Amino acid sequence: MRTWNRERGFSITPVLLSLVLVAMVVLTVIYFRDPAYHPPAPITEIGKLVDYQYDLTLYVTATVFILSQLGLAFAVFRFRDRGQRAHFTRGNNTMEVLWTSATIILFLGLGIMGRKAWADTRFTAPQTNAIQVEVTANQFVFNFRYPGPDGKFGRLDPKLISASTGNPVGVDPADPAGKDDIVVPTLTVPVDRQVELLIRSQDVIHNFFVRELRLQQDAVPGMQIPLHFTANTIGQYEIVCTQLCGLGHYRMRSFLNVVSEADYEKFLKDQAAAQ
Ligand SMILES: [Cu+2]
Repeated sequence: MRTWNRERGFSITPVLLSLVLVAMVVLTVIYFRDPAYHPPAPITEIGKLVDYQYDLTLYVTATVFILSQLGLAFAVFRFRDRGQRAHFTRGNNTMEVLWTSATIILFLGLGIMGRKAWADTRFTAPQTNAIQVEVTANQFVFNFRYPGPDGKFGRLDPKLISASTGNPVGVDPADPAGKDDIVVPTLTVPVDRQVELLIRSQDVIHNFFVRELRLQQDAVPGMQIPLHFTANTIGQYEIVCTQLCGLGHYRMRSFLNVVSEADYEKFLKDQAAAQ
């Protein structure tokens, strides 16, 4: 009495499905290993920690992904309909507890291991000789303000913001501390010196992101968010806004120039003369 045989599907379906699963795993591994999709080399010590943590997370999750997908392919193939009677199961509490705890331990463990790479740029105080640069984002440009020779930023007044008259951040001319402030559209910093950024926004939420620094920080209206880094490689790197901040978001970018100490001094002198 094998009347239910007529209900059987094509045996080719589970075979094909398991093959597709295996192919998907192989393609995913090939794409992830392709250097074209890897980030450029980091230019900070913290960047190396971030990369280490990223790789570790990727290896752990890749192992789980590969094993679970291959396991699924095996189950689809092995338990395909061959006319046998299917059994109902209510699950296995021991297994449920096991894989839920394993996931918790894995994710909490990775989070705890990665805390140093994240917290070092945010929760540790900057060095006393760190160079301070104020970063002001608005739709759709970045402006960078240096305090000038007096080392003090002048007072800002939102009413004085006027990009067309050369005062994009609204420096108050009545404040003597602001007289020597330098405001430029690109960020220039000396190599191997710590820089503390003070990140602000004039309108909506923007973001300051430099791949090579492995730093990404939102610029939030009403807040001044500090972030410090020490770049160890001379070069030019792209700064991009990674928050969808409006119609001109796609062109909101600037450059980070990491230069020698002598070139940095020259930059400051040239800018001071130009302002
Ligand atoms: Cu933006």
